[in-house]
Amino acid sequence: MNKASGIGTERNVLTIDVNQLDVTNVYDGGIYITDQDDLILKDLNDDATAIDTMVTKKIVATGKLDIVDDIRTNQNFVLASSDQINIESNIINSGKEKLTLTATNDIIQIIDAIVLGAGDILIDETDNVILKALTTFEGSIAVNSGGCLEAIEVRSLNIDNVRNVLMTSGYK
Ligand SMILES: [Ca+2]
Ligand SMILES: [Ca+2]
Repeated sequence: MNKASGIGTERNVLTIDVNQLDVTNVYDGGIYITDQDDLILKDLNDDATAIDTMVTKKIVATGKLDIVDDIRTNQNFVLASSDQINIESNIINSGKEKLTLTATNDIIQIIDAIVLGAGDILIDETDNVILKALTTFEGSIAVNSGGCLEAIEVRSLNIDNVRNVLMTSGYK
């Protein structure tokens, strides 16, 4: 999808039913997309990113959400799945806005992928969370897991506030 004036609105979400999605060149408005089942965020136009935009966005998959190519953003960004999110490529938020990942089942980040943001990062999950590399420059990181929580490298580079990484697990 390539559209300068936005795709969907907060009130009028565009519902799609596709297997793979690539969004580029959205400068205005926002991106509000809900897919009806599984969705793969993938680079389809050879610009090395699956999502590259300058606007607020929310992408929801009713099924599983796979991120297989990089996501670049500088605004509020929500990725949500009613199933599982697999982070197989980088998510980079260059702005100071919030990056939110939320899923009903697991959120799994594979070893090579980084999640990096200047602003806050929220991972909210009712089941298991496996994180490999999560970094914020100035914001806070909150990870809420209803199940197992496994994290290898979660860093906040904000030296003024050393307590701004909060991780909770519901594992019993
Ligand atoms: Ca789909
Ligand atoms: Ca692309």
